[in-house]
Amino acid sequence: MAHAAHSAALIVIDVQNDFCPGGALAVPGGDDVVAPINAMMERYEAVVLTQDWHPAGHSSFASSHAGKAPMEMIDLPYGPQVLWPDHCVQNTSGAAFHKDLRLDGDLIIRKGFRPAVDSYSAFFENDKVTPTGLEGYLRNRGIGAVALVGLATDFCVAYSALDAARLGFEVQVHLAACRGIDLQGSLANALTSMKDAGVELV
Ligand code: VGL
Ligand code: ZN
Repeated sequence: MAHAAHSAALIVIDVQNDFCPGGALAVPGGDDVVAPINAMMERYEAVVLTQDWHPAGHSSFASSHAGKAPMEMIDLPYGPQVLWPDHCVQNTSGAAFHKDLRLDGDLIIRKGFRPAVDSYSAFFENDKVTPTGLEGYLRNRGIGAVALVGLATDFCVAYSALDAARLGFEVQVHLAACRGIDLQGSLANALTSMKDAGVELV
């Protein structure tokens, strides 16, 4: 049986309108993950949802940088950053969870709310040092294993999985309940990095 040794949490990454078809940063098939994720929620001791939650004018938005277009790269003080279309702006319908996603989980953790720093991972912002608090929450509840699902496989799901593995959690990514963006090979790279880090791809 999976995760027999540890109490396990399901971490549902960014199943928000802007990452679903019709949204500002739509992931192909993004809404396909909703039904399998809802069904998985029963099987875990804890369910955590993350919510990408940017202020208007966020530094990860191409529109915040003169002459830059979405999907171009930029160097920010903490390192290289992909520039995105404006998405998941706080209190907009794009930032809301998909209407069919079950919201009876235990914790909603918001990320990406600091104007100058993006946050793909549910554990650390993109500067790799600023914690979101999720590690402490999970350890405090005695959780040693996490299963990750949601959007996007090659960004927020992969960064979360790699951080969780580095922090010593037992990590699974359930690919049937994830969808990717796939920018210039990012999906294949993410799958390789996760495997190399000891993440179990289910
Ligand atoms: C995400 C790009 C920008 C994600 C969030 O949820 O994977 N990707 N913000
Ligand atoms: Zn974002």
